[in-house]
Amino acid sequence: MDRTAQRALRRTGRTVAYDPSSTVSPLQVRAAAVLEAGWTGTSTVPSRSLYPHQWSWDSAFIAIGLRHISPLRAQTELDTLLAAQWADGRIPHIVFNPSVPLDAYFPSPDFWRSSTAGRTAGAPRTVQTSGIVQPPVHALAVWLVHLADPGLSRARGFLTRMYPRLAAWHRYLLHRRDLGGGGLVSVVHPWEQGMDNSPCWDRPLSRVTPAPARSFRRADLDHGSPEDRPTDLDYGRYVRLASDYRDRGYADGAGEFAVEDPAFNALLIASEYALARIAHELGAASTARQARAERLTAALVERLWEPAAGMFLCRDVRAGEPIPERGVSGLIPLLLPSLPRDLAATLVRTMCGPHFGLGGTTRLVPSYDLLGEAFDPHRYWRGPAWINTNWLLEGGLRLHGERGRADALRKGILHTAGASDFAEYVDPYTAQACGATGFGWTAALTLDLLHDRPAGDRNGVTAIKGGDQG
Ligand code: 9WN
Repeated sequence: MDRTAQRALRRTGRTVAYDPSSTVSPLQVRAAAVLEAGWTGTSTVPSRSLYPHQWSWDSAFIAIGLRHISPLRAQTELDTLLAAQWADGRIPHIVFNPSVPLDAYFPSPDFWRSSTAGRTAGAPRTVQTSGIVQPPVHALAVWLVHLADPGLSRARGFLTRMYPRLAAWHRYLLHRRDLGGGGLVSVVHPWEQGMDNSPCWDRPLSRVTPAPARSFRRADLDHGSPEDRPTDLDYGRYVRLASDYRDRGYADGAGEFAVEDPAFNALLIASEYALARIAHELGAASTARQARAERLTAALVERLWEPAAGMFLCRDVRAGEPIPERGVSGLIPLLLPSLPRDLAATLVRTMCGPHFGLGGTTRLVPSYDLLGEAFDPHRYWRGPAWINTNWLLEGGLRLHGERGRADALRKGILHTAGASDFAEYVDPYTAQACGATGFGWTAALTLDLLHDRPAGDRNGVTAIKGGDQG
């Protein structure tokens, strides 16, 4: 066992200190060391080289793992992120660290200009952020962090502080982002959905005129392999969408790109259940939230379920049609407790069939259809496997009674995380490491999977279902 890692775990360990006779495994020690290395004092970077600031959904996943070694630090992670919330309720996808040089990441604060361009939308004055959002995993993370040490959470007023912010965040999404008018939330940029370069975006993106290549300088190519990263043409389109949004003062409704995505909406529903649990814990009314989560599940099924594909598909709101591409996002609603049984069974069949290969040709669920024309086992979100999506699916399998498959997937995730040095993503066939190593959520979700919890409650999905709502 690596001594630096042992020291790192000792330093971080509020509840788990290294003890040679304890059940703490070498993998836990290594994972804790990754989170220690990424800790800035107030939050955790996804990767020191590629992503040197705080990212929204990364921080939620990181807090979920961090709670097992330091509930206090997990609370601080979420406190820092939510302190950068805009007055209109949005939680920005990046909170910039002012001590990191501007050219370390693009688009940098001088591109987003949050405190000026975002003034009408209520961007904070003292911290620089981006103006787009990422998937709403936050209420789920807050609830799980609370459960890790309810005494500490109550003593510090953690839920009391978080609840109004989370409620405002969900309000923003449900009121300002229902661009299709059917009750679901739309993303207005591929970066918002988190699976940036998925082939699901190709069709709606093809309508966007790219910003000229000379008008910006990519920083990602200094760290990642260019052949695995998005093309310059796609990057030009990302930049155009973001600068148009900025130039409209980050006002919602008029952009060229609007997509209803199954994973984004499923995570909102899971978080709405979590918010109901938080409200109940605080003695506030929670039945309306539980009912809303169920209504949203029905809307998700009605608008995005595609029987012929055996899964959910994205919907291009501007074109008014489904996007005929199978992305892993369309399997993620498996984490929903109220998903009709037959749909859950179909999703499991699809996940284990020729398009995703789980338990057959692939070790982990790939980000995109193995048989799809755009499939590439190494290119960003166009085929490789990510640990966060596999962690969500592992929980979904367990929730729907697929214990054998969930155990096998858990084993696959843990083996891959350790063998790849906590890679950002891997080849789904060979598990070869790609992107950054020592990646934040890979380490955090490894810690979460290593932590013992009752069967059926792997990622806290049953912890949000509950039957005792007030
Ligand atoms: C843009 C930080 C983020 C993740 C995303 C992932 C990647 C950024 C990029 O890195 O996106 O937000 O520069 O490619 O796709 O899911 O949150 O880890």
